[in-house]
Amino acid sequence: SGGKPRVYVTRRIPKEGLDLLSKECEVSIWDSDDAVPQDVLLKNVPGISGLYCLLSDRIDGAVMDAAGPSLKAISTLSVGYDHINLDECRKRGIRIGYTPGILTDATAELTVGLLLTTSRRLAEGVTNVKNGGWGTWKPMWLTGPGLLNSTVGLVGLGRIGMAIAQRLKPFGVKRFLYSGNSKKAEADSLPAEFVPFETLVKESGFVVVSCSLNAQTKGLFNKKVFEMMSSNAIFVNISRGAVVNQDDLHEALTTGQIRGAGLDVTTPEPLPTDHPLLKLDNCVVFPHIGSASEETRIAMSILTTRNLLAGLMGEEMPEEVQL
Ligand code: 8YV
Repeated sequence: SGGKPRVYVTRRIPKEGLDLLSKECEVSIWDSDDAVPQDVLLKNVPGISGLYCLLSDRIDGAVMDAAGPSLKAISTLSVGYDHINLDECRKRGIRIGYTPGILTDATAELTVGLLLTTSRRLAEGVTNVKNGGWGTWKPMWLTGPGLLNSTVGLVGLGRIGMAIAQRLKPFGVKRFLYSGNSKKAEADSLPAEFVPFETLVKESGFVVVSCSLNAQTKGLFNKKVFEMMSSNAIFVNISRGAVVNQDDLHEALTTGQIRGAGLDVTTPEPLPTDHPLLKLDNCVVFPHIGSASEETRIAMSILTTRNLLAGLMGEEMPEEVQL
């Protein structure tokens, strides 16, 4: 047509991001709150120049082949990009935009909420008030470990891990530990000690996972690791469900290897309502709402558009994955 570049959007997105995109591009959208079926995605991408996607989409070589050589840029409404096949992008020279930074504060805030919900048993408390379980005064009822004088272990001290630690510090945490590929200069400001992963899981009363999902971290939390943890430990995961072997976590929670778990991410998502983890009082599951502050989701939708537009113009993206 020689006109505006064609883009496909895989979900209903905030108006702010969509309006900005529609000014510059010819937009087709899967205008639904449900994920686009893979066959529908494949049918809609031929000839597009840009793809605006979400983490629940699977953007693999088949999608890129279906789009054809016109596809220049993929932009995801997320900081995580484990749903996009990077090798296939690299081979085809397709650039990828993502949304780091702007969701850090919202995600760290939610993590504090999830941690406290799990350790101080907030959801159990609300349920008990509603269902008549609030009986006579029992001093140790609904008690759990507090943050004061605790050791918090951060698996992945990136942007989000740092923001979580900064928020937890005023609660009186005694020691911060972190593990990962490398020592981080910014850790000294907490301070946080760089320790081997094994040391972290053994010594932490709170283990908080905010690393990215990759070949190294897939299934990282398994039976062996949960066995090393303290029986009083609270496990919190806000990264990706696949970092955890959920069967092993279920066993750890039912046999008392660990005290409790708070998960904002699971495999699959949504987690089926009959999933064994949902039967446990000491497991809190949130529906992947880490970045879900209103302002943040709107800002993410705009940044995702800006990344895509820059990619289509052959300009540097505001936030681009280094391939
Ligand atoms: C999602 C997330 O982006 O950014 C990520 O990697 O996991 C979330 O912020 C959000 O659920 C919208 O898709």
